Amino acid sequence: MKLEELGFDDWFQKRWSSSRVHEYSVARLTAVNKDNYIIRNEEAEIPAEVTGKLMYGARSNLDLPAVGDWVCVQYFNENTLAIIHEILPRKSLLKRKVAGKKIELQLIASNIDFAFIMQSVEFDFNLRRLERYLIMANESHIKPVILLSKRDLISAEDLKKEIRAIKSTNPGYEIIAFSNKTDEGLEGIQKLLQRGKTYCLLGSSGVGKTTLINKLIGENKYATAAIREKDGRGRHVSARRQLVILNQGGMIIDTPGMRELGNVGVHTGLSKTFADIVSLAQDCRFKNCMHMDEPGCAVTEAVKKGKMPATRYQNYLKIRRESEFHEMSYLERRRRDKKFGKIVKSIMKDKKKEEME
Ligand SMILES: Nc1nc2c(ncn2[C@@H]2O[C@H](COP(=O)(O)OP(=O)(O)OP(=O)(O)O)[C@@H](O)[C@H]2O)c(=O)[nH]1
Ligand SMILES: [Mg+2]
Ligand SMILES: [Zn+2]
Repeated sequence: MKLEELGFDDWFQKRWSSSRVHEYSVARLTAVNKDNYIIRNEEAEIPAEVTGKLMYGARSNLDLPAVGDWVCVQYFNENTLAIIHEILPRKSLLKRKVAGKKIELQLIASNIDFAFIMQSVEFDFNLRRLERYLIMANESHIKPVILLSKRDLISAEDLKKEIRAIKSTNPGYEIIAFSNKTDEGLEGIQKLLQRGKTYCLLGSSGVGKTTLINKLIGENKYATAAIREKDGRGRHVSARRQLVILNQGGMIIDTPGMRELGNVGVHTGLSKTFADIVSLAQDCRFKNCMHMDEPGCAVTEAVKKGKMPATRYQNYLKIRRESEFHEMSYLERRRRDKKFGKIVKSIMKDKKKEEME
């Protein structure tokens, strides 16, 4: 398999050529395990570890490998072990705040072209959560596609309502409703898959991400699980992020379901996802209007007149507040950690812990 088929293009070639270490090879990182990494080159998948320099020189999680990264490696033991020396610059990166109170970033995947944001039509449909995922993808200029799963579980009429709800508030995105059970809509997804492009599946536990991957590869290779009857939710079956190479071309990254999606420092993502608010804001009386209770605010005016759904406006304010707060706390914590030299220790702890979320 050629590197181009794994997504290596001119953009990476340029970065690779200007990298200092030409005695090394280049490969793509396909999985992050508890104790090691897996990389893929032209021939095979190979277990890998990072150099001490990379590990201990890391200033935050951002400096450590993520699934999808292009890395500079050296092979040992007749190509059965690889050592990762460097990470090539990332074209895009999906990241969030780790679940819970802690302010730390978690890298979900890198060098993604399309984000498949999946919600189950039946237990999981939620516009406010959808907006969080859209922000995360838009922040890094990744093209979002909205996948509505388990289409077999609701009526055509209810499905139409959900699609209309998305389109009226978040227009312009491609939406595909499908079912892993009846195969309806799968063709639409297949058609989106292009050679050399990388897709990332995102969404709550139990919506059918892994089942979709099994469908696309045509075998039940990866574990899926029945949902709990009580609340219709999944049980966090997939424990790790991994990149799967599809026969028909393209690569798809499976991720474990997320309980919460905290956005941190998402300036671009917010204004792209809430372009309607940005556009209204041009008519606010004050240039630096925060759209809270300033006089002459065109945004709150639109909400009052019913031209902007109050729920959407409130979600915007909520995520903006959260994102700013998280960003400040994150920078503050980084400053303190640096002072006390605690960074490496906290990264190692996070890496172990994040597998559990
Ligand atoms: N009715 C119906 N059930 C589905 C469909 N797709 C998946 N399921 C079922 O939903 C359950 C959860 O599917 P998974 O693929 O494990 O979900 P997941 O999104 O990978 O979940 P995590 O790995 O926990 O994030 C399984 O029992 C699947 O058989 C579908 O289109 N329709
Ligand atoms: Mg799964
Ligand atoms: Zn305003």
